[in-house]
Amino acid sequence: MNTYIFSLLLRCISFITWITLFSNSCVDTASIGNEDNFRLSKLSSRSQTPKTHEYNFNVTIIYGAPDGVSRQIWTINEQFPAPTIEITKGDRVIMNVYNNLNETTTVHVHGLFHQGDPWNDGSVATSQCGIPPKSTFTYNFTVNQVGTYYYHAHFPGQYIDGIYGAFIIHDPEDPYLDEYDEEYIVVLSDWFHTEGKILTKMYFELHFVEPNPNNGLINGKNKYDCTQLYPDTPCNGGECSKFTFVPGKRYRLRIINASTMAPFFFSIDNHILDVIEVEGGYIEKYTLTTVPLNIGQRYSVIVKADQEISNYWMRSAFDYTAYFRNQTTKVYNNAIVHYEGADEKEPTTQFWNDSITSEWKDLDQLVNLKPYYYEELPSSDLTMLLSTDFNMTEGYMNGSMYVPDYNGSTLNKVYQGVREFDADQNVYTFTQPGQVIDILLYNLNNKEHPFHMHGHKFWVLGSFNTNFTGVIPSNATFNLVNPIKRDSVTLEACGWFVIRFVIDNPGVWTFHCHIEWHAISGMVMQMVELPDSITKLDPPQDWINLCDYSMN
Ligand SMILES: [Cu+2]
Repeated sequence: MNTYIFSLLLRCISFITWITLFSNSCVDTASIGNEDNFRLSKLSSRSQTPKTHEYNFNVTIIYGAPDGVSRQIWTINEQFPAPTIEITKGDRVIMNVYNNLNETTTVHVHGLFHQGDPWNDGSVATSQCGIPPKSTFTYNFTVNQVGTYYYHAHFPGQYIDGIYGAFIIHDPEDPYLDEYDEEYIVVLSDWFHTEGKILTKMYFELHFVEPNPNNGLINGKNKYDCTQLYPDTPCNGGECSKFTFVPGKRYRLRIINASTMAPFFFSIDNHILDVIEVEGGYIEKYTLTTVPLNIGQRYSVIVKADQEISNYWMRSAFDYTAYFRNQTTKVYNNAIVHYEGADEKEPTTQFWNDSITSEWKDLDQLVNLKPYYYEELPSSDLTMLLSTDFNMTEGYMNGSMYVPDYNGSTLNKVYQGVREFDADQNVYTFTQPGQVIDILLYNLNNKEHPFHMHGHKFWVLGSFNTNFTGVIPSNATFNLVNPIKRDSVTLEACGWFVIRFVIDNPGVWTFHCHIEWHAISGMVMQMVELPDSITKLDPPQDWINLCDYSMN
């Protein structure tokens, strides 16, 4: 695009942002980044009786200023980020979701399998019809997984504006339970001053590139330099989240990247991090200073409050090769680690030397991350060769753009006996229980894509930043001995990866890029897994009834 048109479009965006902000004369009442929402109760005992946790969620729009810049935020219970769900393995969750929006919505817990209850996955058009405006739907399920997860709206575009929160499952058998004293959640996200609907409209109608975030947040808060905005724009400069450390204590931080666009480099000045969990799976302690997290990825780290009593920056740095290249003021995405007993001054600490790397990559899951428990890797029965591509506002899986069918869902259709789907549904059907599938996904596009699979974790066998030419190169090395398992992995620019998983979970599961604008553009496929077993499971009538609204 020539520079003149580019700068014209930038001006246009700034102007629309200004109009959006200036026209906002409402009062900010959203509860933002309340510290209590991110402080967890560490398990006090290894023996737990299963409990039921019932949550009443009101999905509603309200004014708030996460970084000091006032705007409408899409929230659950007027809280941003959304209320933390904190349970223990074996517990039941009842989520009564009242939809106070003027459009349908759904709630998806990122990383849960929903074995035996696939209608609880919360993916619109895939596992359910949307929850109609001004009505309630109840998700009700037992959780037999452990670890760090999050939940978010799974209706296109809605979580850009704030519908996301942590979902934490304590584990009575946690092998590291005695190695930390306290737990905090750290939710990283990118943030826009323009609402998602406007950004998405501009993205499609002007054939513009994906929007650059205006800021990044840690637990829903950050500062912003108000002088970057048009004069008189409502902006109070914001404040940073604060994590209070008691000297000598050990903290487990459960870090979640809930972004829509941006990967982050996470670090705390002067503090070493021991990674112990990758997306619900324990690993042997891996010590480092900086953890890269792409969208949808989660890690737990143990950090010791073993430094001088003072204040330190916690950092969630953007990849500056991709973001804010043209901006004179860099955006710093920081929180404060405050040692009890220290003054309240801002930290003056410095980045670790290696904190900014020149190129974004997943934490080295192939060599350095080793599962805590050994698991035999089954051999593969079938390798699926899939490509993905992206062009302006068109996303492809194997050459086909996914188009959601909001009048039904693929899971509803399976119950109605449908087994053949239109080409634009990007459906792949698996009918053999226990079959071991390798997906070799190769990227025809020169951007990285963080891929997430619903209903499963997969072993990551190999990830490469070279072109895939149709045959596996003879010098490609794979990790076939106790590789790690996860549910979110980066497909490198013009690169490829191989992941392995077992067909053992009846349901309809998406496999998609987690950059929101890429998913909306069609970079999504649906896996119909064991359809004959699906129909033996009894879905609740309320779930079936949701489609009555969509059909009208
Ligand atoms: Cu993508």
